[in-house]
Amino acid sequence: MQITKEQLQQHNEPQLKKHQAQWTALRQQLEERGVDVASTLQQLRQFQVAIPSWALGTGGTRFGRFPIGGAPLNLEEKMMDIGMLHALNRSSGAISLHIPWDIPDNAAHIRALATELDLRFDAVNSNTFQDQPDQQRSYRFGSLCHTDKEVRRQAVEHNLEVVRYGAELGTNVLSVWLSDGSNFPGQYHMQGALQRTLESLQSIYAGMPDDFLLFLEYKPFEPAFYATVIPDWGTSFLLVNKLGDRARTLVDLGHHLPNTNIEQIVSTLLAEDRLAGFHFNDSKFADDDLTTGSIKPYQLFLIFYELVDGMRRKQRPMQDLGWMIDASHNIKDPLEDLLQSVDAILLAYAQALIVDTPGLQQAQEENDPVLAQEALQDAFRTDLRPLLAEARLQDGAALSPIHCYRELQVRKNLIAARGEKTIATGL
Ligand code: PSV
Ligand code: MN
Ligand code: MN
Repeated sequence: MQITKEQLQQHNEPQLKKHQAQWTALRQQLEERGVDVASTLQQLRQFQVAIPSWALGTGGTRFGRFPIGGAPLNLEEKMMDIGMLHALNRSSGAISLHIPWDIPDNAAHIRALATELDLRFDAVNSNTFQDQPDQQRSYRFGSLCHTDKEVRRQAVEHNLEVVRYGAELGTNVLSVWLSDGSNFPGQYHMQGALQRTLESLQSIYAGMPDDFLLFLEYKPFEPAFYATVIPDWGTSFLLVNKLGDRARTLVDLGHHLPNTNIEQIVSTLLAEDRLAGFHFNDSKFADDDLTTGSIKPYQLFLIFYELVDGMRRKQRPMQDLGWMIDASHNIKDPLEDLLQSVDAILLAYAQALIVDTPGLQQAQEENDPVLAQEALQDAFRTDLRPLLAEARLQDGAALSPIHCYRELQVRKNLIAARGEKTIATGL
């Protein structure tokens, strides 16, 4: 199912008057505060968030799964779904693949479809956290950290295969997340496991083309419950520093213990030029993979403020970093959930863009925490939804993507086309 320009216009038409009134009022307010409205709109329109190919179906938990039907059953269908999201918001023009869940066998055909849908390929992700049916050796006791060098060799080779697929699709980023870890004290030698992981990563790094980047995630626990080989940003940072300039630390928002100050981690990684980018989601307890911005929107804004400020200082464009959603949808329609996540990400970015930075810096210099808080919260508490709607309107997208999706009865049509009992590969 493709969404046409006419359908978008039909959705926008009845809302235009209300939108214009809200936008005019907000625009005036922003201009009075000295915000460069044209440049803010431009930056928002440029910003694109990649959608993972594994988050388009109804996910589950280890207790159960309640699919709602109409899930995409192959890579082409997944791309069509992302193309549809992109038509609705013009902000999700990239797709990230997890291999072997999605194997782009016919790269030329897949690339042509991507061009047709105005999508580009973001990072490719390897998978050594599951055993595949045709696999020779098991990852039960780890992959890159394994005591058996043949298991490590197999895992390195898999990563390099993923790099080859990525290169054929035109991306130059490999994302690595390892489930390697231990469930019990004493199960493995911690220094040995870390050293073997480093050596395996060095083999992957050495085998990548010269322009390829390696993004390395960290995660404190799950599925390993006692120790994870790369539990935190410090360990990832240590490893990427040893690997070389093209290795960076990837921050998945859900991969922190409760109350971790993620914005501070982001700030340090950025200062050290080791921030790869993000896997966006939200969480209450652990790696909950909930809709971005649904639990801690203020934290998301604070992270974006560090990003906006840090990238400005370095005079680097935001596009230099990787922006991707990594979520799972047990209850909601996955496509609606993704639209909500993209919207929350853009809202946090917009809020960060309108912060009175000179005012904040002055408060910081003068050790005035009250005015510093005012500067941040003034931006956070401004309702910028009409700004995002205006950016979408200028891009030919829907004023309200979720409502447009509902009006067009997308899920009903997908179920009619693909069936009730569909389960997509992925989380
Ligand atoms: C692991 O929790 C993770 O966040 C990693 O990014 C994986 O690649 C992804 O989920 C999918 O399993
Ligand atoms: Mn992730
Ligand atoms: Mn995760």
